[in-house]
Amino acid sequence: KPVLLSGIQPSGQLTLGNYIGAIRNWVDLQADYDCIFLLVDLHAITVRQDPAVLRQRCRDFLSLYIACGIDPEKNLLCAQSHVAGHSQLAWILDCYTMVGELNRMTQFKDKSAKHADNINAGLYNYPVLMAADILIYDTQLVPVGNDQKQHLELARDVAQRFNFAHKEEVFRIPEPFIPPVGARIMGLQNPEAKMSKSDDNEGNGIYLLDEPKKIAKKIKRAVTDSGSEVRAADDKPGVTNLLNIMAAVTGRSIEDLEADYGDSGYGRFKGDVADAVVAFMEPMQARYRALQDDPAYLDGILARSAEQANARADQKIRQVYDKLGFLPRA
Ligand code: AQP
Repeated sequence: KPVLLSGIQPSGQLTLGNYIGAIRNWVDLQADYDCIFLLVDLHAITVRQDPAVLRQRCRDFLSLYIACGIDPEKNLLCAQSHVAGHSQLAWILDCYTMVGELNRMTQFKDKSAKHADNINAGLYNYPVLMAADILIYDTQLVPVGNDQKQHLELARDVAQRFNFAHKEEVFRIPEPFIPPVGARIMGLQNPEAKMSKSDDNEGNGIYLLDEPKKIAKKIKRAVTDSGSEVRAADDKPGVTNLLNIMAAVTGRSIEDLEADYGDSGYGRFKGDVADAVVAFMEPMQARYRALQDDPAYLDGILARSAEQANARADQKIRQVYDKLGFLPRA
């Protein structure tokens, strides 16, 4: 099976946007690909994190992945920090990445503006660590949203540069994978910008661990547009977003929903969107809670995944070190 790798930074609580844009697709992909889903904790510390919060969040992510339908027996569910090879390879790749390339990364510019008090070298090197995550497993496919396209391009360039320098295909060149379904979910209060887990405005996002009552309240308070017609259109970003959300959690098409709600006014529509989201969340959250009661089970998954991932990563590190002319390790 082709290797597919994806990860989410534990830099905030997972949102419904993360589910619809990423996790839901992973659930479908696990049958056809050798999947590695990373909790990218090393990436998360490019922004200051509270250690206790980070630890709990990583546990939450793992439980939520499983609660959403990721099978821990079929996939590797790994903490990035549990596999030493990621950091080891990142250093090597640093030496094959040009400063000029990193200077062009738009995410670095955006994040430096957002975290002006902590523009650390990790933030700058973020794409190199991401390249290491990908290349260390001979990953073929990387599901990428728009924000990560430039980083994947860099990973490809660095891999090609290394291969060329050492006259061998040490690294497989990864391809971007555009999932067949993946509406971009926007903020409830500001539907012009995406719903994101590190948003300071609580009411803008639906978090996978929000209580049902809170979810309903947030949806009822969501910004809608002028007029009263329930229809997906460029001049109706708020309503379009709610339609996308409802379509994703119910499996119904936008056309079908428009036909059903077109003239019924925003009130009934929002009430039904809230019910649909809650109906999706409740069983998922029940599975999450059951997993929280079994920490040994979660630790077992992490340990098993880390063991397998380390074995694969270590093989690649040995190959790379050999190519570089480092003395062989016993
Ligand atoms: N709103 C969204 N709609 C659809 N897909 C989304 N994804 C994220 N937000 C949406 C997908 O989730 C995966 C992880 O992306 P991310 O880590 O960039 O998530 P984020 O919530 O957008 O994170 P932030 O707030 O930008 O914070 P940082 O960068 O600090 O973690 C990706 O597959 C993404 O497409």
